[in-house]
Amino acid sequence: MKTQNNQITLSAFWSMFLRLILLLSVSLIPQPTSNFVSALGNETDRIALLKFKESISDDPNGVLRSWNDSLHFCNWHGISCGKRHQRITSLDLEGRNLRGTVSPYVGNLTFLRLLNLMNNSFFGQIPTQIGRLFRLQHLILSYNVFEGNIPVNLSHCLELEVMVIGTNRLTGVIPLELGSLAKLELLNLESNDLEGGIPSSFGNMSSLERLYLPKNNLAGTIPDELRRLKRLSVFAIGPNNFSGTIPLFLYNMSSLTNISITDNRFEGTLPPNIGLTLPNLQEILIGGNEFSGIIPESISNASQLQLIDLSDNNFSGQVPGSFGNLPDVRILSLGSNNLGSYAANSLDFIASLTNCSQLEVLALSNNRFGGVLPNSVANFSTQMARIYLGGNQISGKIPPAFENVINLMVLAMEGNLLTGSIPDSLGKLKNLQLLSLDGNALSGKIPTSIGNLTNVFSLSLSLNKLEGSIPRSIAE
Ligand SMILES: *[C@@H]1O[C@H](CO)[C@@H](O)[C@H](O)[C@H]1NC(C)=O
Ligand SMILES: *[C@@H]1O[C@H](CO)[C@@H](O)[C@H](O)[C@H]1NC(C)=O
Ligand SMILES: *[C@@H]1O[C@H](CO)[C@@H](O)[C@H](O)[C@H]1NC(C)=O
Ligand SMILES: *[C@@H]1O[C@H](CO)[C@@H](O)[C@H](O)[C@H]1NC(C)=O
Ligand SMILES: *[C@@H]1O[C@H](CO)[C@@H](O)[C@H](O)[C@H]1NC(C)=O
Ligand SMILES: *[C@@H]1O[C@H](CO)[C@@H](O)[C@H](O)[C@H]1NC(C)=O
Ligand SMILES: *[C@@H]1O[C@H](CO)[C@@H](O)[C@H](O)[C@H]1NC(C)=O
Ligand SMILES: *[C@@H]1O[C@H](CO)[C@@H](O)[C@H](O)[C@H]1NC(C)=O
Ligand SMILES: *[C@@H]1O[C@H](CO)[C@@H](O)[C@H](O)[C@H]1NC(C)=O
Ligand SMILES: *[C@@H]1O[C@H](CO)[C@@H](O)[C@H](O)[C@H]1NC(C)=O
Ligand SMILES: *[C@@H]1O[C@H](CO)[C@@H](O)[C@H](O)[C@H]1NC(C)=O
Ligand SMILES: *[C@H]1O[C@@H](CO)[C@H](O)[C@@H](O)[C@@H]1NC(C)=O
Repeated sequence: MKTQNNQITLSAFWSMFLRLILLLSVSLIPQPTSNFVSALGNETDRIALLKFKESISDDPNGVLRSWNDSLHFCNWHGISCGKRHQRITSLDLEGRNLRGTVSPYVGNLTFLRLLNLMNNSFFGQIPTQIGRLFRLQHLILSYNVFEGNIPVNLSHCLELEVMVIGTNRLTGVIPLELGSLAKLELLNLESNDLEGGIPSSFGNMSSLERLYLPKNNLAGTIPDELRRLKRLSVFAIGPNNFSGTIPLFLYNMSSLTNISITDNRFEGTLPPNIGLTLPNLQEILIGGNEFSGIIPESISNASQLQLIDLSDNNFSGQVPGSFGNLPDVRILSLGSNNLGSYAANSLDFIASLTNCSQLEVLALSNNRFGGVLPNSVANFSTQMARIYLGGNQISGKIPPAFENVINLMVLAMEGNLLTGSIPDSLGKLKNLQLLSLDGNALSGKIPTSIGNLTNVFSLSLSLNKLEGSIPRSIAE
């Protein structure tokens, strides 16, 4: 038995040995391409990367030094491959200080799902060949100096979910063909030199959730076709040169969380039920347009609002007291409108704002507010940092209770009808950096406590009936 066992073991050993020899000899024979691929990877991918490297003229951090044949390209810096095929699925060189053009060979990386070259100094055109990357899901080229048009062929990348090519120098119109990107969720073209309008074909981007087009030269009206974007949550198109009225469907799109159309030439009124039809709003930035009419009370039914900018428009009437129902509001900017009608009760809404425990900025300057400031300013949020009330007809005394708004950095009340003396207590606002009270009817001595405001860099008290001088401690 024993001998037999040994013989079996021995023959098993010999067969293993022979197989090993065979394997070794096979691996010494010149390899056909398919085996070469497993050693160096797909030759097309490797060549494309080497061409990509060739068109980069400056790599101060040497991030592409690893792109050499001592390593499989799947291990090169910024490259990821699929496990099964060893084909490149991701080329990510964000923020690597690279300067150069993008080689058209990039279009041969047909397994690519992510291309991220954000925040480098790539210049020249975005290669049309990217349109061949039919598996591409994320295209991120923002913060470079790409110029020329947006390649129409990008519309062939039907798997695209994210296209971020903002902050470049792209010109021309937005290709209407992009409308065929049915899976696109995020499109960011901001801060370029694009002209023309929003293509009506964008109504076909049925997955679109976030659209950013600010800081271009775009014009025209908002196309009605956008009503089909049922998932849109961020609509950011200002500053630009858009005009016309906001189509009613947009006020009816309950998916919207952030609207930013600042600095365009939109006109019209806000619908009375805006806060009911847009219940999920967090941000409504419509300043710098030509809106008119009243501010609808219902705006405060959008209870998640944090940022409200209605400034530089032509809104009129009373400011609704309902703003106080917004627990999260941080910025309320209503400056440069026609609000208030100089009525004595025009500042009544201020009392309600003391419920807004997150309020940091209250901007009401250059309107038609009249009457006196209520003492309830004492109950403003301790977050409150900036209060702008200049250019109205606010009368009466400066409430000494401002001293309780302990984190105040800016208190601007110039150009009103304030009387009485400057309260001593203002000297307790240690963080105050700007205090402007010029152009009122203030009288009496400038309190010495003002000398304690050592962080103040702007103090304007002129054009009043004040006596004394600005304390030396802050005069220079
Ligand atoms: C390498 O990739 C190219 C492009 O996808 C393909 O045509 C070619 O067949 C691949 N080569 C091998 C050996 O897999
Ligand atoms: C090739 O890449 C390896 C790995 O990063 C690196 O150590 C080596 O210095 C590179 N060779 C050259 C010639 O740059
Ligand atoms: C770009 O990268 C630099 C470092 O290279 C970094 O300081 C800067 O914040 C980045 N900018 C953006 C917009 O990501
Ligand atoms: C761009 O797309 C067109 C078809 O619309 C095609 O004929 C052309 O070859 C594509 N260009 C590149 C560089 O892939
Ligand atoms: C939107 O897509 C449909 C097909 O789904 C197409 O017939 C239509 O032309 C497209 N609309 C625009 C404006 O491109
Ligand atoms: C905006 O468009 C109007 C015409 O509709 C034009 O007169 C004006 O120059 C444009 N403004 C800018 C900044 O492009
Ligand atoms: C607003 O939505 C309601 C219900 O979803 C619909 O009945 C109404 O027609 C819409 N109005 C506009 C102007 O889109
Ligand atoms: C929407 O607005 C809110 C409030 O300002 C902000 O915190 C949030 O980041 C914005 N969302 C997007 C996607 O920009
Ligand atoms: C809207 O808010 C007001 C208070 O400002 C409240 O009385 C009213 O019930 C709210 N409406 C809805 C539908 O929530
Ligand atoms: C602003 O609104 C007032 C009415 O409140 C109107 O008389 C005036 O013409 C409007 N101005 C502009 C520039 O629209
Ligand atoms: C200035 O502040 C000091 C301590 O911070 C305090 O003792 C003094 O009374 C203050 N002066 C005035 C005039 O308020
Ligand atoms: C793919 O890229 C083009 C340039 O866009 C080249 O002309 C081709 O030769 C290249 N093809 C391969 C297989 O590398």
